[in-house]
Order: sequence, then C-alpha cells, then structure tokens
Amino acid sequence: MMKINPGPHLKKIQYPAQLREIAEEDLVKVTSELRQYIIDTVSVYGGHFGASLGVIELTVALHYAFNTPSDQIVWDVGHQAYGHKILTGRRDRFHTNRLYKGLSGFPKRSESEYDAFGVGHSSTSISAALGMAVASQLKGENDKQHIAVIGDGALTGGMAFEGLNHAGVANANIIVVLNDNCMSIDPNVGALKEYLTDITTSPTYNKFKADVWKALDKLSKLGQVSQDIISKVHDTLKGGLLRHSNLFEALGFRYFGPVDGHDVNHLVKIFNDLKRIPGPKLLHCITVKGKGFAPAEKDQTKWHAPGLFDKVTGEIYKSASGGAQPPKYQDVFGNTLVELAQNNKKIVGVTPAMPSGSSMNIMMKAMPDRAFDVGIAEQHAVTFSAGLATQGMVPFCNIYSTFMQRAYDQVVHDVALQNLHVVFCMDRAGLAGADGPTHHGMLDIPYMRCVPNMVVSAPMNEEELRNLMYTASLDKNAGPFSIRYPRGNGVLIDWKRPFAELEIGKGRKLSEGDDIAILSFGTAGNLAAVAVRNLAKENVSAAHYDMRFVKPIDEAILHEVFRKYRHVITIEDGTVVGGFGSAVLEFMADHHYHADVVRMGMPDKITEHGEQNELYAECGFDAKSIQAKVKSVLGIKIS
Ligand SMILES: Cc1ncc(C[n+]2csc(CCOP(=O)(O)OP(=O)(O)O)c2C)c(N)n1
Repeated sequence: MMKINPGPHLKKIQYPAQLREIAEEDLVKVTSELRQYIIDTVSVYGGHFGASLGVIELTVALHYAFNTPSDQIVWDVGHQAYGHKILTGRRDRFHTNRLYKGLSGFPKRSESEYDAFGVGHSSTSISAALGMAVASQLKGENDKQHIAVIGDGALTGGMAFEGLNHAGVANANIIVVLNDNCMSIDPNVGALKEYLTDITTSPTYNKFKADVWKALDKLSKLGQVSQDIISKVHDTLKGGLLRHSNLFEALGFRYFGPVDGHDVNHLVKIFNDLKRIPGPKLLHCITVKGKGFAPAEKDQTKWHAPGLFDKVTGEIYKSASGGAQPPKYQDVFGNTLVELAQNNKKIVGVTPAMPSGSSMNIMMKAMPDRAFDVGIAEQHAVTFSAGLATQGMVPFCNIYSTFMQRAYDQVVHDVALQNLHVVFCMDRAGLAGADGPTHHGMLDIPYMRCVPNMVVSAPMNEEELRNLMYTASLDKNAGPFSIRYPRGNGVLIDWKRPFAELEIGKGRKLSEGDDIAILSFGTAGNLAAVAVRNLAKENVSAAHYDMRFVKPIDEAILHEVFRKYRHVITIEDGTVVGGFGSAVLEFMADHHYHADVVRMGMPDKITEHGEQNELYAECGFDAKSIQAKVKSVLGIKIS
C-alpha cells in the first residue's frame, strides 16, 4: 500500500471543525494541499477525477462557512465529493475509495453523518435538499442551512427543474450552488447550456449584477440586518433582475453570480452573506473541470474517470493484459449501429448524456444529424424516441440499465402501450463494479419482462449482440425491443461476418446432456459453458441451453427441458427476484410440470462496490459455483 502524505495544513484537518480553526488567509493553502492529495491518491488507486478537482474551493468554502453536519450539503451525482470525503473524517481511508469493502465512490448516508443524502444518479440534489429544508421548517429549526451542489450537466435533468419549481414557492431555506463548468461527462448540451453561457458573458446583465453585489456588500457590512431590510432590498432588485429575464429569478429563486468558483476566500464571504438571506437562493459558480491538473483541464472527458495515471507526466496507464483484446460490448454497439444505419435511413441513435460511455459518439461522429445527445434526461430520451418512432424512424435508444429505471413510465406508457418500434440497448447490465449499488444493472430483466409487447433479449457474446441489433432493426419486428449487455468485453469477433437474423423467442441448445439442464440468459451463458465442459471431465452430463430471449420465452425448449429433466438450473446476470429464473418457474407452474429448479443470479440484497470479479465471486456467480451447484443438486459429493 502506498502512503499518501497530506500537506501541513491538511494534516491538521480530520473534520470540518478543525478546518474552521484555520485562518482565512491560509485557506488557499488548504485548497492546494487538498487538490494534491486527490491527485496523489487517484493516480495510484483510481476513481473519478476532474469533477472533484473542479470543486475543491467550493468544498473548502462550504465546510468553512457552514456548520456541517448540522447544515446539510447534498452533492448531486456525488462523483465530485472526494474533497468532501477527505475533509469529513475519511482522509485516512481515502486510499480505499471504490475498492472492495472500502469507501464508496459516492456520498452514502451509512458511511458518514456528513453525507446528507445517498447519490449516484444525477439531478436529485435539489429535491432532496428541499425535503430537508421543509422538514427543518416544520420542526422550527429555522437557522439550519440546506445546500444542493449541482453541476450544469445534472441541471439538464428534468428532476432538477421539478425541484426548482417546487422550491421557488416553498419559501424554505435552501441554497442551490450551481457548479457550471460547461461539461457533463462529454461537453454539456442543450439550450440551457447556451443560456448559462449567455448570463455569464452578457455585459448588461453583469453590470446589473455588479450593482446587486454592491448592495449586498453593504448589507453584509451592517452585520445582523433585519429580514425586513433584506426583503425590501431584494424586492427592489428583483424587479430589475426579472427585467433582465433571469430564469432562476423567474422561478422564485434569488440568483447570485456568476462568481469565480475557484476564489475560496470570496466564496466564504458569499456563503456567509447567503446564510442571512431567507428562502431559496441560487449561487452560480464558474469552475473548470480538472482545475489544477493541466492534462485534465485540457481533455476533460478523458479525465472524468481516467483510471491509473502518472501524476508527473499525465500518462494514463493502459490495462496490463497484453495481446489482442476482444472489443468492448459498448464499442460493438457503437460500430454496429453505424453499420446498420448506413443501410437503413430510418435508424437514429439517442443517448442521454453518455456519448462516450455508451460509444454512441461513434455514430455522432459518423452521422451527426442522426445521433442525439439529449442531456442527462432519460425520460425525455425515451419519449423523444417514441415520437421519432411514430413517424417511422427506428430509434436505438441506449441507456445504462441502472439509468433506465428513471424512464420506466416512459417505456411503458409512451412506447409499449403504443407498440412503437423503439430499440432499447441497455449497457452496464449486471454488476457495474467500482461504481457500486447505485450503478449496478440488477433490475432490468424483471422490469422489462412484465411490460406487454416488450421483447426482452440478451446476447451471450458480441457477435450475438450484432445479430440482435440487426434483428431488432427489421420492420417485421417493429415494436419495443430491449437488448441488455454488460460492461467490459467478451470474445474476439469477426466483424466481416454478415448479420444473421435471429428468430424472436427462440433459444439454442449448446450442448446435450442427461443429468441436468442448465438454462442461461445472456453472457452468463459463457460461465455455464465452462462449467459444462468441466463437469463433463468429471462424468457429469449437463445439457446447456442459451435462451437469448426471456420474452417471448422459448416454450418449445422449456417443454423439452421439463419433459426430460428432473433437475434444472437457471442462471442470469441480474436479480433472481422476478427475472429469467422466475419466468422459467412460472412456465413450469402454468404447465403443471414438476422439477427441481434452482435459480442462480444476484441475491435479493444490496451488492456493494468493488472490482466486477470480486463482486461476482461474492454472489457465487462463476463457473466454479455453477459446477458446485450442479453437483449439490445431483447429490454428488463435492471434492
Ligand atoms: C440519471 C443519471 N444519468 C447519467 C449519469 C452519468 N453521469 C455521471 S456524472 C455525469 C455528468 C455530470 O455533469 P455535471 O453535473 O455537470 O458534473 P461535472 O462532472 O461536470 O462536475 C453523468 C452524465 C448519472 N450519474 N445519472
């Protein structure tokens, strides 16, 4: 283990109370030591990077000016909260960040009382902080502060606006800190981004803001001014602000800024001022993602989560495994989509803010008019796709399994009920790894399986993914079609092999056997195939079926299996509750078969974070465990 040494000021700070003992003139030193500590640690232990560097000054200023943990800070998404973790009792464990059994990469209530709200998915902070603020109001805790720190990317999510809309009339004590760095993971998109740039650069607006600041400055010099005076000043200013049509003011917020989000002393002063102003307030801070580490400032997308790197040269290390690597599933998706779209003008691509993560950027580059990044807006992505489909387009809407949860009603109400031809490609299905429970794609098999009209499929390897995408694009298969695949890569494939149309609802038998049948769905089939080969060496004869589809499920195979076998094992890379195994059990019950069915998959509990293989091992999801399960089912002594 490599020891990371904190600088002399940071060394003195275990908790924010100690930070508050530091003289204001030394805060800049604290920020540079904190920044260095993150660079030192993330370069050798990995994790998110640029976002935390961009909010160092904000983090220090917030904990300095506010009385945390009594005052509550909600970090939106939470990938930028490393500085917060280090300042709130977790510096000595920070090297375990995102590692198995170590600190979570995101704020988590069970980890620290300073983590006011568990996060991972974006755009929740305003609603959560507002809930806290209203609760404080109801409890008569009127001095308590509630702060949502939200990025300009996260602000593109509809929920953020739902929160703003409510907060603007709730009259509760909430401060929204808008961390505007013009970036999501990829460059931020949409009209809101343009608007934020406009109010940052408009000379008339800024002249007016300067007047506002002068007035506020006077107020703060008065010390404890009465709410009455503040309200009067506010009302006078508000008219002017509205004349300059400020979106946030129009929504009932008091808007302050834009300010330099890297001037820690100025930020402290502003936060101390804002504390005295009741009601909803928004502070617009301009920051630079990756601030203080030149390569990260330069290529902000690459340095969102770069992996391990040399902190001196900025070289990002390649993964150790040599030789030709099989392509990642996401890249197979991206390249295949372009190939399909070249031959079919109706195909378009839709991603909610994940061009790099899903490899939709391949199509965005090749066919910029036909691929859309719609912002962090999964619900919109699905209904936008539905709209496209009503006009005969064939949208491939790519959303990580975990983020699709957001858009469930749109999947049901806007797509499935109207039987529209939208292809849902769900990346990161299964255990996501170091991002942990907020990002695991555990639930999509059950939640897609119960939707009428929906085809639910999963490829066993990359070649099957190509064929499923091709099949899903065909007019004769018009209707909602979902394809799930995991993070990472599988096998080397021959890109030149022509597409093969797969029959919907048909699985395939991969090996014959007498003692037991193993039914797999998706990439779990690769583990099953290894297990079957190993079992054969021990004279255990297992049949293996790759089902490909959970809905419609291959009834011919299931009749064959239940007629022939007393013992059946199902395996899927998702929760065992309501998933593929459950579909098999339902079939068995509906057709009055009787067999011993064992379901393998993810247990009905929260699986934490760690390397994917560590987590799969913990869940007993590997070839060895399948072999052991087969033997125990057959009553064979396990050697
Ligand atoms: C609902 C949801 N969709 C997508 C993501 C993936 N994601 C994580 S961070 C991020 C960008 C956030 O941008 P911003 O809020 O501006 O923060 P920054 O990283 O720029 O500091 C995205 C799209 C997510 N966490 N949640």
